[in-house]
Amino acid sequence: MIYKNITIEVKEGVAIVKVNRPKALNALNSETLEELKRVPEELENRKDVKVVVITGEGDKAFVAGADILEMKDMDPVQGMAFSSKGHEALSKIENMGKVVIAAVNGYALGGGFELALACDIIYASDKARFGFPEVTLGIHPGFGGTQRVSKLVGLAKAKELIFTGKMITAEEAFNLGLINKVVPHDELMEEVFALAETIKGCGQIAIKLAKECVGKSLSLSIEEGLKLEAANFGLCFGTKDQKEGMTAFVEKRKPVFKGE
Ligand code: DAK
Repeated sequence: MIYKNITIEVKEGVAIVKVNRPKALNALNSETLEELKRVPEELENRKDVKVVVITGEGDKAFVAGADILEMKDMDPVQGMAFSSKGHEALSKIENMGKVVIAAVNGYALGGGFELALACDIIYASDKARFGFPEVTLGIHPGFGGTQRVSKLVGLAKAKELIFTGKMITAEEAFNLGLINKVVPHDELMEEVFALAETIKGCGQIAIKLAKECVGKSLSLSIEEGLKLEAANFGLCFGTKDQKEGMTAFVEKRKPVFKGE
């Protein structure tokens, strides 16, 4: 597929997706959101892609938010359409059947923070900054931030972040439990590839099924969640990967999973 504001490079089973509008600090305009929506559709069924990494082009920003220049003159109907486009793109990323890692290489603000939160795991450079500056612009987070953050950090911290618009460091985001790891800026991609390598060596169908269970755990009752877990656990036993994983354990060798 041809993209204007996104690049995709596939290397040894890892797709590196870069938001590529460095002059606007990779801000998300409608066109980019439309392209971001197509990325999971393209990568979902590619056998040669096991893990997806999302990052930003350049040295300064992951994504500095939704595009303010584009939003400036929107009316309510256009605002809602824009927000829906964002929800659709981020939901597709969140619900991909592959692990998606956000490699946050700089500013992750507003819609950029929300994009990172739609990923499964967030690794950040020690130079990264996170925040929801929307209220300083007279709007509020619109790509799921008001819903996802409180589930991660509780209402008090979510309200403080959203009502003040203040930026926090990667270290602070880590301490709040919003991100998985902070690494020296120059080692970010190396650390992300090491993480991807570990994930790549595991059973990909099991990961996909587990991702569904964990993803739905916040919205299902415990009874519903356990039913889903039991069903997906059962499905693992219909895969060649389960046979291979357990046979390899018994034979004291490394398993070779084929994602079948
Ligand atoms: N949109 C468009 N352009 C942006 C941008 C953005 N979000 N962020 C930066 N840029 C552009 C700047 O305008 C500048 O362009 P030129 O002037 O060079 O043409 C270029 O990127 C470099 O930025 P700066 O010169 O400002 O760089 P600094 O290092 O001085 O500052 C900064 C970096 C990240 C602190 C600063 O650029 C900044 O504060 N940027 C804005 C960050 C922000 O407020 N992000 C949140 C955007 S609002 C909703 C749907 C969606 C959303 C909400 C509601 N519904 C419809 C309900 C989501 C909203 C957002 O994400």
